[in-house]
Amino acid sequence: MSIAESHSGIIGGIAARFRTCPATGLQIDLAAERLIKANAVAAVVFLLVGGVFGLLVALTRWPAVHLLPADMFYLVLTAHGLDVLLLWILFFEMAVLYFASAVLLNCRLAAPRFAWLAFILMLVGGVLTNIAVLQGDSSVMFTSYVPMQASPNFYLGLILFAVGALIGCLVFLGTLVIAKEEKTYEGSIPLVTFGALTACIIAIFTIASGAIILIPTWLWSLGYISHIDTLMYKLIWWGMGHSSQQINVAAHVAVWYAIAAITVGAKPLSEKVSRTAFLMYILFLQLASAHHLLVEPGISAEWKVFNTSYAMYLAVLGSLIHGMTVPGAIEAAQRRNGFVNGAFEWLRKAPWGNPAFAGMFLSLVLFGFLGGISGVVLGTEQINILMHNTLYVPGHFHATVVAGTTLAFMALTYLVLPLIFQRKVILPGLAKWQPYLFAIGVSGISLFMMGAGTLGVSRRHWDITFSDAALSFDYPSAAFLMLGLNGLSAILAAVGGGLYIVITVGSLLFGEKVTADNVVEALGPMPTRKVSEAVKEYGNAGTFHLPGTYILVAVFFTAFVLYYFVNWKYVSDLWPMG
Ligand code: HEM
Ligand SMILES: [Cu+2]
Repeated sequence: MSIAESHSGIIGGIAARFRTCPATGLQIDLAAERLIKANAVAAVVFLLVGGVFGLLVALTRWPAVHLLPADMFYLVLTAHGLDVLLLWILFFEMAVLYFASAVLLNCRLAAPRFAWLAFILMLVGGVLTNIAVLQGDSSVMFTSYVPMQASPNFYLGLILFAVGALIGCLVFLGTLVIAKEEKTYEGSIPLVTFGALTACIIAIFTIASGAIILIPTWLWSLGYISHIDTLMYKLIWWGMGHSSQQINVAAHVAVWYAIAAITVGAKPLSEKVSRTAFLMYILFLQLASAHHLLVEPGISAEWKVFNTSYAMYLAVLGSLIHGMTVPGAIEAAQRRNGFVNGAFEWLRKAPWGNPAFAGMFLSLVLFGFLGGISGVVLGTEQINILMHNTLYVPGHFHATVVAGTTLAFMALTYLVLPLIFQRKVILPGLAKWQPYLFAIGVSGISLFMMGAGTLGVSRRHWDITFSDAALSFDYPSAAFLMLGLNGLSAILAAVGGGLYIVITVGSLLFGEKVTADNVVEALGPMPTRKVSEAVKEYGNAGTFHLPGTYILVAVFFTAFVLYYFVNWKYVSDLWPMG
């Protein structure tokens, strides 16, 4: 073989590792692309399984339907939480990490073999825990509080899954190092990658907390350890349980920025402020875990008040900043795109027919109004007592993890299909409606569960008529109405979720191939008719002329303050003075 031949062989080898994205010009590492595909597909499968379980739970809590028997209810509730909150979201986040590192930084993925190992561990772990739950001895629900005991494989599956996720995080960090060394990007990493880095750092803390508590609990269920302290279990478990929600928030905020950048060309109002807001998540969220322990008798009031009334608000402030800067960035970009009339032309003429944009904006609004406000109310030491352990709690977190995170991830899928899978989205007419259907359904389950919770209905309860109780107790009849409306909303959410699955899987199998000629069109309607560079470059929007956003923010704060004080009023009714 001549030198020239071997040289061209090497070049051929390098060329074969990458393809050039016709829409963005980015060099896409094929190994990263395969991993993104595998993780995204696994995510969608678990969303399907977990979503069906969610519908069954909601139909059981609808007193007129009361679908499942008691034992099945708790089994299915455990499986639901596990499949959607853990498996759907984390597999998707792995895809986001690989996308935000290798793809956005124009770089090869570090150690793809380890990334595959991570994938396999997560898959084996997820399946093992599911089997343990379905076998029936592990209906301990998502929080798995001791002294309830699941079978050993329940914990082992979670541990394997977590080890896999940890390896995935290390591959992400390794890729950042390679990109820096090989200078595959200029200046600072893009904001979306910074957001993903935030998620990754929090994930490492989360997984460490999980290991500290789940490994001994596994040994306990095997019989090697005689006792696990219940309060210590809760404290450390929530180091994992709460932090993992902050991973989701960091990831879906990064997704908001990414979609806003790709579809309308949005740049953050200030890169520095947005980055600082991400940093606040890292600094303060662990303290905020305390809001899960507000009624624990073993912990002092000072500790609770400090962590939830002071430290928590610093993490909340991070979200408030993003909640204002994302619509602000969209407004600035849309004004640049020519929509300058009045306060709201930019919003009216936004690409509402593009499911990626619509899903992102709905996720932003619902996460802020429903999830954010109810979260601060629940997280306040004094008023938490009103709704502690009621259906208000699942009402709140379906607004955050479903209307917020899940909807944002669904929205991103509509860009991932053409850009990474290189397939056109099938059934575009239905795809256009999918985010709206799902958003309405999920808003319903959030609001009606919160409504039932405000009336006192407890969470995770199979029979609110207490038909076999020695002493009878009646909830207000409006509670039954709430649970019926919740059931109907659940059906709507399931239809919206099912449509997402059909469109995603259908596009993978039957979608028209995307080429350089049709890739921009395949991304759906966009005001600029080209993919902007905004997502891969550092830089500010360069304006604060945002009248529409200021009005939206004022509406938000008014709603926030009113609702907050209504709940203080309820507390004062609970404990009349004088
Ligand atoms: C079709 C969509 C969905 C419906 C109808 C639904 C419905 C429900 C209902 C009725 C409950 C039980 C509340 C209770 O009795 O305490 C529940 C619990 C839960 N849901 Fe969903 N849900 C859906 C999607 C999701 C998604 C996408 C996630 C996560 C991303 C999620 C996470 C959870 C969690 C973590 C629990 C608590 C499990 C536990 O208490 O152990 N749900 N859901
Ligand atoms: Cu929390």
